[in-house]
Amino acid sequence: MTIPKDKMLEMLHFLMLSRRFEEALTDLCRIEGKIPGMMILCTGQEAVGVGMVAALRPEDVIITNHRSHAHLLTKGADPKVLMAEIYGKRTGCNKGKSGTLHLALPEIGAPCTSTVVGAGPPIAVGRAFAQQYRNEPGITVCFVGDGATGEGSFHEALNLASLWRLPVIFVCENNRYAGAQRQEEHTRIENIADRAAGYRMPGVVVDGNDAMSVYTTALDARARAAAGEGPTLIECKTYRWRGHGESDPQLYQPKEEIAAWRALCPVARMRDAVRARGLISAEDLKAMEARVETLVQEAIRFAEESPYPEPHEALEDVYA
Ligand SMILES: Cc1ncc(C[n+]2csc(CCOP(=O)(O)OP(=O)(O)O)c2C)c(N)n1
Repeated sequence: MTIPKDKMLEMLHFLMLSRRFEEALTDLCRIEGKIPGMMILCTGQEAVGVGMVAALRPEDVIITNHRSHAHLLTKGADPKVLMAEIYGKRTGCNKGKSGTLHLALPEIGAPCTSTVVGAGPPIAVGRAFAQQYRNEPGITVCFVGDGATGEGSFHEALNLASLWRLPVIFVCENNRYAGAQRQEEHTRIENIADRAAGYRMPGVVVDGNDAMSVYTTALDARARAAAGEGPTLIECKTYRWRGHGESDPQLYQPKEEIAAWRALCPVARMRDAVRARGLISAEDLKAMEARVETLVQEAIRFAEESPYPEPHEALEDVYA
């Protein structure tokens, strides 16, 4: 399938934006007192989120986890409100209450992210059930890590989704590690996609560093879900360049392994593909890079200049 020029350029934009947004965070989270809480990044695996979400429509919903920046930016999150939230500022999408790990942007179809490993799949099943029951046009996409696929909740969710032919896509972002555990330390199977067979749904393995492959695979799975044919499990093979979080010294990740995967950079790959197809001039590429840089710098400035919430706001919008 030939991906239209606009879609190729859109994906390149979001790959570059996700990368620069997180490069900025990599530096900012090292400045004492700047950003509260843990910093978890998807650097190196951006093509999964970008390729998947680029295949979705505005009415589609994503349920994602602790590594969500590329997913949310591509779904349409304003980098300013995202950055302000990560800073814990009142102007953030959750008024400074969520920080980076529990971001929620229902207005763009991202009702919640959860850092509780395996929490997303049952929520996605509930959301997809609502879409089916109410005859809504959208579908749901659920992002999980490889480690999450060992949780019971993942298996229960796949079983029900298949049984009820729900409009949902489960995306396993297999970055080879779950915390400090390598894949072979938490499962004996090589392809997480094989788990789909146990629930009689298609299980597809895709090169998760190639946004174009992710995108075309996502389009097929979306069409299947929207046609009432049920869920798909897509395993995207990728790698996280950074540690589990930014305070992780990565002692368990061999240096040569990191170097080998850095050479497969998903952003450079898309840039090369776009150039090789003659879809962008050197000048326009520079302009795109400049636009991305402006967005990131504006987001930082907005976050820096925004106020923190007042103490009494801590109990607002809290339901118990
Ligand atoms: C139920 C639960 N168990 C453990 C944790 C601690 N924890 C947070 S992320 C993580 C690793 C998850 O690995 P994976 O699902 O592969 O996602 P990745 O971090 O690689 O993207 C763990 C163990 C948690 N947040 N929730």
